[in-house]
Amino acid sequence: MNDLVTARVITRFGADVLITHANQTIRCTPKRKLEHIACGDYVTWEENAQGNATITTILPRTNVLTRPDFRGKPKNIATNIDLVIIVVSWRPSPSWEMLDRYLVATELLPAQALIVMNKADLADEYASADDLKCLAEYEHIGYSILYTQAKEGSGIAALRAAIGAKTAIVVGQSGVGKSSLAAQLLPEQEIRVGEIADTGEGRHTTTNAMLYALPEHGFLIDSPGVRDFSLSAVTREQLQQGYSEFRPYQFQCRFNNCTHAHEPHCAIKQAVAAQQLPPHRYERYLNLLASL
Ligand SMILES: Nc1nc2c(ncn2[C@@H]2O[C@H](COP(=O)(O)OP(=O)(O)OP(=O)(O)O)[C@@H](O)[C@H]2O)c(=O)[nH]1
Ligand SMILES: [Mg+2]
Ligand SMILES: [Zn+2]
Repeated sequence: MNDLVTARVITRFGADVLITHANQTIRCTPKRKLEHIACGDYVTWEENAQGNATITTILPRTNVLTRPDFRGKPKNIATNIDLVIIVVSWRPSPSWEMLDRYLVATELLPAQALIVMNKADLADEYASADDLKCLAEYEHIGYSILYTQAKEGSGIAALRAAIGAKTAIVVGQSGVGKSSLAAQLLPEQEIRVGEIADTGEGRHTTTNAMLYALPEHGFLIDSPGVRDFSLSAVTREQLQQGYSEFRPYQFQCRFNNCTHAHEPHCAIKQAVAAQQLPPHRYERYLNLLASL
């Protein structure tokens, strides 16, 4: 029997799990009570006499990114994430509501957020003036936006630099180019990329979250594209925490339980009226608030 050693979960593989340890990929069977093991977990494992390996424990997680399954129960996507790279493109066209929900989820993890506008080559053809305004709002409130063309490989050096030694996950709609970006960052790996339909919709090419060790340092998790991303059971307070641009106005509303919707003397509404806070983001906040 070997000593206990730590490794990191690459992906689930049926009932088994692939882990990476000292540049090797090892297939393991988790102990039955560890069924909720997820991509990104740090684990201890041991090799058995028969040549197979068992995962014995999951080390404490710094965070877990989840999404509700079809019953609304939170399902783990990946764990121990430092940076959430939310990928959007001009085709499929961006859903700003979805981007907002991803940003809220990222703020609540907590983790750093990076917006990547991929397929920059399609902007002239597909980006509307309104879309460009919506995109600019994110920069105004302090989010970083990186412009890439995964097909050409442009913007990749900046993306690699932004990841550094972190554990990053690419998330977003199907077909925006998450796996294409992963393939550029990991030229040695065979990563499957899919076509988009004539309607612009992606085809759900990636089916499982998969962790890759980046050549120099850091980890990248490629995740399956979604049609929609909804938040797993958040409270109103959590939703407000998820809006980073609201923070400077905290405690300035008349009512300390202000929803920033209809109350008088609301610092957020005043800031929107004074053009200190971006209007499209605020309108979508009201929609998201109403949907809780
Ligand atoms: N025009 C253009 N097409 C791109 C660019 N990057 C990726 N694509 C194309 O977009 C399509 C979808 O790319 P994928 O990388 O499979 O997208 P994905 O986000 O991983 O999709 P899912 O795995 O379904 O979530 C492919 O046909 C890519 O070639 C780009 O910069 N410009
Ligand atoms: Mg993919
Ligand atoms: Zn308020």
